[in-house]
Amino acid sequence: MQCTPTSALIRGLGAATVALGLAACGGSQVNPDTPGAVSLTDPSGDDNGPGDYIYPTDQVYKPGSFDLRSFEVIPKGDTVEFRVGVGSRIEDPWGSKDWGGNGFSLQMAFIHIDTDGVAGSGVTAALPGVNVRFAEAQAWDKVVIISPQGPTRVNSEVETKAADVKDRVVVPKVTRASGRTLIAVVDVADLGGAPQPGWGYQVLMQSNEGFPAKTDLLTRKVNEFEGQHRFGGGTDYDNDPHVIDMLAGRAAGGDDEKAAQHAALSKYTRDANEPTPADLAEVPMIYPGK
Ligand SMILES: [Ca+2]
Ligand SMILES: [Ca+2]
Ligand SMILES: [Ca+2]
Repeated sequence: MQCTPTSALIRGLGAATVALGLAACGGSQVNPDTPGAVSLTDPSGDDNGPGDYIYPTDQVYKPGSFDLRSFEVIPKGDTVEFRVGVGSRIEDPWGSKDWGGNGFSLQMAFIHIDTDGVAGSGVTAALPGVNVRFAEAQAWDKVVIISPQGPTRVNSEVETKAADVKDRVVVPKVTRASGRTLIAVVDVADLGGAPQPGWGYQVLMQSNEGFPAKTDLLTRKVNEFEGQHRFGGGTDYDNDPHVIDMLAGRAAGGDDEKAAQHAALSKYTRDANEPTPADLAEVPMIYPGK
């Protein structure tokens, strides 16, 4: 089987064939028929941050729940659909309808986007609570929040915890889950324009925390030891990346991509109890169209 499906195959057999080909080969491929469309895969089994993070012990955190497997950007006229696939069926154990939520409970993803590709333009600090940063040359311009929390709650968190970047935060008009996929629909206008082939992306996998610390934007903490609702394998401070999985490299695939993720997320200052930005791990922006 070829690792790069031909466009004839894409047109002849449909998107499912493309996805199948990508899943078998790993890495990335942009559908050549839609400018700005993105379809990336991520390996299974790297839902452990720098390599040794452990899920919380409560049984709702089923294996694979935070294992990023796929990421798609699908332009559709005046809107854009973002799809984030994970490694287990997405459930709603905490009854999100009771708190104005979106039909799921556990997962959350921050999709940081570099829309201008200009060094120094944008923001290098990730959203509060994930404890990572971006390189100056890959600063992000927009971030899409896929959260099970309703828009009122998300907007209020952004207002109090990320006010300095709130104009760059995009809360989707629709957020839902289907099978193993989180789906968010965003207005093109909110992104500052339709997705372009040169845009860069980084999907940070997190877990929705309804009772976050006052500096954390709905993120669940990683501590030294796992607990009922805490990830383990990090530190009890906010120097370790609170990132369970992420994109690590275009077309690297399999073990190479895992190694790249583990290396990037391991580079933080473990003994910095009050970390400065330089103490935090730097995560890469991925440019599928370049
Ligand atoms: Ca993964
Ligand atoms: Ca921590
Ligand atoms: Ca990964």
